[in-house]
Amino acid sequence: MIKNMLKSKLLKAAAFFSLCFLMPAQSMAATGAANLKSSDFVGVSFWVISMALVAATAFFFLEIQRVSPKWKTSLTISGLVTLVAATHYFYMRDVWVATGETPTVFRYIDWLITVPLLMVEFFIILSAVTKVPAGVFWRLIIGTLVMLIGGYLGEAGVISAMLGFIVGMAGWAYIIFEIYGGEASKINASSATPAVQVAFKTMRNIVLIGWSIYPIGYFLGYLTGAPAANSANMLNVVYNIADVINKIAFGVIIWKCAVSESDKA
Ligand SMILES: *C/C=C(C)/C=C/C=C(C)/C=C/C1=C(C)CCCC1(C)C
Repeated sequence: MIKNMLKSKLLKAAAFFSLCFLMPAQSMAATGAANLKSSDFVGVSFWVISMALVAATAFFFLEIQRVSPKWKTSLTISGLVTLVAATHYFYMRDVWVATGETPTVFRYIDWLITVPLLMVEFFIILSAVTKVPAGVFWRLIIGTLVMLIGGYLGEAGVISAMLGFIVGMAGWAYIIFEIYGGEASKINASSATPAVQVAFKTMRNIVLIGWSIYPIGYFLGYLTGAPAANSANMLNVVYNIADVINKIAFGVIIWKCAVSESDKA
């Protein structure tokens, strides 16, 4: 009893602490706030989404205390994904509002941390109910790295935008193969509980459909031959919308699975 009370106090303290950590990052980036114009819909989208990410972080961390122990890690990771993204959004919106330029470096640093964390979630929700070989984990990580490094080199102009697109698509295709036809999908079909199977299938649909928004953004941003300013608007607003689905909605799916599995026990 006392132990449980202490535990929930600790969790609340952890959630509070992480929000305190977000505040300075936010005010540091607030220099751009003065310049936000109501006509700058891309800038407004950066603002709205950074706040939604903060709220999602608080939610996931506070809900940790509600689920059974083996589900806590999944919710922690969901909260870390939105925490890392929120922090990067403060900086990205500042770059955008102040300069009107695409914050490519911050975007890819964010992805480099959050996308592997999302891949880890597949591994963890399966591991919560069955034994999963480490090879599954490494293949998902390798696919992720190929996808992101290809995309970055293309966006930064180190290689041609087209070549970066092709390399990025190849990495993504490899991930899709692993979760639809590879070992991860077989483990899910043969040994996961019904709630995990539902979560796994919804999560992989997000990786197929939700993630497809990013290459569409890349295409509209670099490969249509449209004027640079229009392309930058499209690129950033499309990436921003994609992040709401793939970071917040993805976390909510895991939360739902964790809650229903915990209530059952
Ligand atoms: C939270 C951020 C997420 C889930 C970001 C995901 C990013 C992608 C799925 C990016 C994919 C790309 C391609 C498939 C090809 C073109 C280059 C990329 C990197 C935009």
